[in-house]
Amino acid sequence: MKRLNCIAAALAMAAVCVPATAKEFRSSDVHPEDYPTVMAVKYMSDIIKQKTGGKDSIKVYTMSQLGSEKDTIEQTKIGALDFVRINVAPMNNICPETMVPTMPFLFRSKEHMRKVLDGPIGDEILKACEKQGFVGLAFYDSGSRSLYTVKKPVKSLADVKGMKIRVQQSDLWVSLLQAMGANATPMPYGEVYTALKVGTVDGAENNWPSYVTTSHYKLAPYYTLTEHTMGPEVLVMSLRAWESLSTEEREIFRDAARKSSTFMRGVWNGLEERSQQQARAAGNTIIADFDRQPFETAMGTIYAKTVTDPDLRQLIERIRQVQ
Ligand code: GTR
Repeated sequence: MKRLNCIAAALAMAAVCVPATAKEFRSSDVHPEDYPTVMAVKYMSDIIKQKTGGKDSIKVYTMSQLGSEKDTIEQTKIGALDFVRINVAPMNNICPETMVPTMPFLFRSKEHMRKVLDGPIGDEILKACEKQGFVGLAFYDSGSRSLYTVKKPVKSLADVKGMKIRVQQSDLWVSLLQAMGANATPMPYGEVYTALKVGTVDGAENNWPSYVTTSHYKLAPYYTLTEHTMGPEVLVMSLRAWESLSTEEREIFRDAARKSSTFMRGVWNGLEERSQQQARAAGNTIIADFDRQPFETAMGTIYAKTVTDPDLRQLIERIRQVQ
C-alpha cells in the first residue's frame, strides 16, 4: 500500500513537472503586451505548451527589447532568434515575395485580403521566404495604413509634396512615399515618437491601433484616410529552430499558428474601432472627405517601377482575380 501511494505521488508530481528537455523559444515584437500580435503569439504558445505536454513554449519579448524589426529579422535569419513577428514591409528587401501584399491599393477589402492570404497565394508567399532562412507560419491582420501629420493636414496630394514622412525600413516603402511626392525617411518603429516630437519628420503613416498605442496621435493630430495599403503582419520562425523540431512538433506549431491567426482577428477588429474612437475623442482631425484618386494614381506608378520580376507580376494578377 505504501509503495502504491509512493507511485501515485510520483505520478502526480510528474504531471505538474516540466519535462527535462523543455524548450522556451524566443520571439520578438515591437508592440506592447496587450497588442493583438503579441497576444496571438502568446495564444499560440499556450496551445503548443498544452499539446507538447509542457515541452515547448514561446516567450514573447515586446516593445523592440531585442531590436528593431530589421535587426530581429537578421537575427532570425541566422538562427540567433527563434521567431519574429513583423510587418511584411521590413521583409521586402530580404524576401521579395513579401512585396506583393505590401503593394498599394491592391486588396479591395479586408475580406479580399483575408481570402488571398488564407489561400494558396498566402501559402506561396510564406513558403517563398524559406530559401532565405525563414519558415513563414501565419499572417495577421494589420488594417489599412493612412498618413498622419504634425502641423499641417494633408487634404490633397499637393499637400504631401516635400513633407518628411517616416516609412518602414523597406526600399519599396521609400518608392511609395516618393511617388506621393514626399521625402521618405526610413526609420525603426521605436524611434518614430521622438522623431515626430523633435521635428525630424513631419509625419508618418500607420493603422489606427499603431497610431494610438504609440501615442503618435498625441503628437500628430491630423489623420488622413488614404488607406494606401493593407500590408499584413507575419510570423516567421528561423529555419534553424524549425529544423530542431520533430515532424509531430512541426504539425503542432503549424496548427497553433493557424489558430492564433483566427484568434488575432477577433481581437483586432475591436481594437481598430476603439483606437479610432480614442483619436476622435482626443479631438484629432480625421480627414476623410478628399479626393483619393490622385493618391492611387501616383502610387500606382510604383508597380511598373518596383515589380520587375514576371513571377511577382503574375502573383499580383492572381490576387486581383480572387473574388
Ligand atoms: C505596425 C506594425 C509593426 C511595424 C510598424 C511600423 O503597424 O504592426 O510591425 O511594422 O507598423 O510602422 O514600423
